[in-house]
Amino acid sequence: MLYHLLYPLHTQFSALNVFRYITFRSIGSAVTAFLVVFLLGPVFIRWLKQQQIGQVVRSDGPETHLSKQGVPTMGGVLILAAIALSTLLWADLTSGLIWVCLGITIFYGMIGSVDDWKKIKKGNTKGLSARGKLILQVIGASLVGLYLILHPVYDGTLSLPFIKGFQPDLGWWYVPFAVAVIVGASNAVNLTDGLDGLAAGPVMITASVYFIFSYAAGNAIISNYLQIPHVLGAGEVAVFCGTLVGACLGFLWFNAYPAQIFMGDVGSLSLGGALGAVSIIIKQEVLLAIVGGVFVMETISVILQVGYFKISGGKRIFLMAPFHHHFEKKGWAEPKVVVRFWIISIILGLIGLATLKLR
Ligand code: 57M
Repeated sequence: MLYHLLYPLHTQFSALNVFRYITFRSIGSAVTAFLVVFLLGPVFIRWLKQQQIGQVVRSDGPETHLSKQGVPTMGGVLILAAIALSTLLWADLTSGLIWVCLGITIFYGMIGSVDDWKKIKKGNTKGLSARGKLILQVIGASLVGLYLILHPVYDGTLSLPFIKGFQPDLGWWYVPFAVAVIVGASNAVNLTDGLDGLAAGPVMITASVYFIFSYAAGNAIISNYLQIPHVLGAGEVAVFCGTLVGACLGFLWFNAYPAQIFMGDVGSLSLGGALGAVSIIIKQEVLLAIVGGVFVMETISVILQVGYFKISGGKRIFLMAPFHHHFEKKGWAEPKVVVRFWIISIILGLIGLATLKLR
């Protein structure tokens, strides 16, 4: 909105010319999202406590988690409010890509809200059925895939990190591929969100890397120089990535150990869906498997654990899945597990950035 209101006045006030720059508006969107969460956090936490919207902790988890019973949850509502407000304020609202990002994020947030609400009202960790959740996620992601494949700027080609010149064209198969990326990313962040700050940190790091890639992909000269797909309008997605970074940074202020609030499925599903959608929109899909490697690692640990558990009649590969619980069971303190996963996430983010040059 600010872009539409203030930039046209740059002819009278030259300083307002700054609103044309994506970097300026991305920094503005990050700071705004941070301030919304940082300033409203205490009030929101108090309100959640008054409403008794507290976490129901599973009895079969690590013993250290039992003390987390009743911690206010659904903090993702505040994260989404910050993302939406900041996007509406700072992004160019004539960009259809911005509405796709915002739409999938809020839609997945609504799915998560229903899941969280059912758990809180029932007093258990059941929530929405896995099948119901998946169907809704596939519907949302399919709409994104269809929008893009029908969008004149897009085709079904896939760009691969480290490999230049080879862009396999999936054609219409790009739609189910896009669904797999968005739904996969959403559920991967959801699984990862099991320790204080463990999801928000890597989401912030991943969004920071995708801020850089979005800016580059939207710039014809830079994308050509770096030999990455040029995506018309992708620059605006950088502003959206700024809101993800700022909102997660603000949330970490309260979600850092010992957490005063959890984001809930409303937060984890929406943030994961947002990252998945951004990676599809700027045509850096496979890169997400590298930069979001912590989420991939957590998901693979669950697949291996559940699979082996079933075929071996109850044996385990890890002490407990997802992977973060394995280290807790080994006696690592929760903050140590979280910070070490952040370190891994930062290293993977740097490797992701390195693919810009290593081609
Ligand atoms: C999402 N939710 C956390 C919080 C957060 C198949 C199986 C691996 C599924 C998996 C599962 O249930 N995943 C659901 C993880 C939960 O966090 C809530 O959920 C939201 C995110 N979706 O925002 O509202 C608990 O995580 C802890 N937490 C924190 N700090 C945070 O900032 O400490 C969350 C955020 C919270 C709190 O304790 O209650 C979760 O873990 O449920 N299941 C599991 O992850 C379970 N693993 C398991 O069953 N492993 C078995 C299987 C694979 C064979 C095994 O390895 O033997 C573990 N999770 C829990 N208890 N809580 C272990 C059992």
